[in-house]
Amino acid sequence: MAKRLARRPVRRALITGVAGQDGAYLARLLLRRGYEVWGTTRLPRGPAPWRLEALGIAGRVRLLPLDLADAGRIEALVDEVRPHEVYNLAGLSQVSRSFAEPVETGNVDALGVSRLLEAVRRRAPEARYYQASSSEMYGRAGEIPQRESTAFHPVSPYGVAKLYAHWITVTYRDAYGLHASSGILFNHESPLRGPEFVTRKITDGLARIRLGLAETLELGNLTARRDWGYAEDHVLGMWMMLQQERADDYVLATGRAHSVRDFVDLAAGALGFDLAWEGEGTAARALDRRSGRTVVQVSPRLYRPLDIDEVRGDPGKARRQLGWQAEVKFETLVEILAQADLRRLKQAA
Ligand code: GDR
Repeated sequence: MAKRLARRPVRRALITGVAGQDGAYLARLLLRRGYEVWGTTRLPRGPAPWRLEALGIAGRVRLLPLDLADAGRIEALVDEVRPHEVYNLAGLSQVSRSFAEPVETGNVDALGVSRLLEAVRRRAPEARYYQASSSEMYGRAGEIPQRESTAFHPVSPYGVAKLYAHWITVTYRDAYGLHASSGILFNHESPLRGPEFVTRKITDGLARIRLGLAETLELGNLTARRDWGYAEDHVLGMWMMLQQERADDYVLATGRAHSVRDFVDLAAGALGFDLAWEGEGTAARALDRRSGRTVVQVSPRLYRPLDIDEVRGDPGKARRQLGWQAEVKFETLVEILAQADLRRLKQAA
């Protein structure tokens, strides 16, 4: 007699902001694990999001329109998907832009989270919920490295909005028993990162100079230090949080920090430059010893009204409780981004 194969019920995941770097990697991870993946974007019509195309999963993610600033649609959307897991990755993610658009940032990154959590509480209270919190919430925190117990002191409209979102997530967990976790993620990069962030701006810019497509790269504060990890590592940590029996908050970080200038030096080396630095602060610039040309220049207009000197996380709790750790080291990360940009620009030429 033929044995009937025991079928595991399909798990449905809802990812808000699926067109972003993390959304795309997370969608691929969940598809590989057999999930049915629904993803929201603010602009669902037109061609499939380029990151989903790049990962070869464009046809496999069910796209839905959602603007977290719009309260009306969210409950209907949660009703339609009936998710087992919700990953809230939507929002404005550029710190510098949040100074120019503080109200929109608060509406989406802070109040939008209340709208979504309220819909989950009312329509899918059994679902597990992930909130994309950020190391920007620490701002000028009093200790380095920063861990889950470190007091927050955000210094940007983005950081303030994210802090609201973090605490409302904790509040829904405590008040209503939602399985809601907050991942406090430090910077995480990849070839899918937008060029508005400093890592891709550097590798894209230097690769262009290498190929004769640009003259110089303009940057802001070179002394800022960040804990840069690889996005695919961090996205795995998000999923791991939701597989825990109990919801909780976790820092995901590498535990190492480097300056923007360190990043420039390594990327330049990977792309065949030999940099010599001159001057300090806004007068700093880097010449390529081989060509004698100025390759990097500092522009005061790229400085932020307030910036964080050093962000470095302690991933100890995630290592102990989730078994998570950042696999890709800084040097490898820079190499991955530099080579990906060089390849992409050569193909486009
Ligand atoms: P960040 O990332 O603000 O840390 O937030 P970003 O790459 O924008 O900046 C890192 C540091 O580099 C300095 N910098 C510049 N930054 C940009 N974007 N462009 C420049 O030309 C430049 N020159 C110097 C910045 O001043 C800053 O100190 C990222 C985002 O992904 C957030 O959404 C996320 O929450 C945090 O990481 C963790």
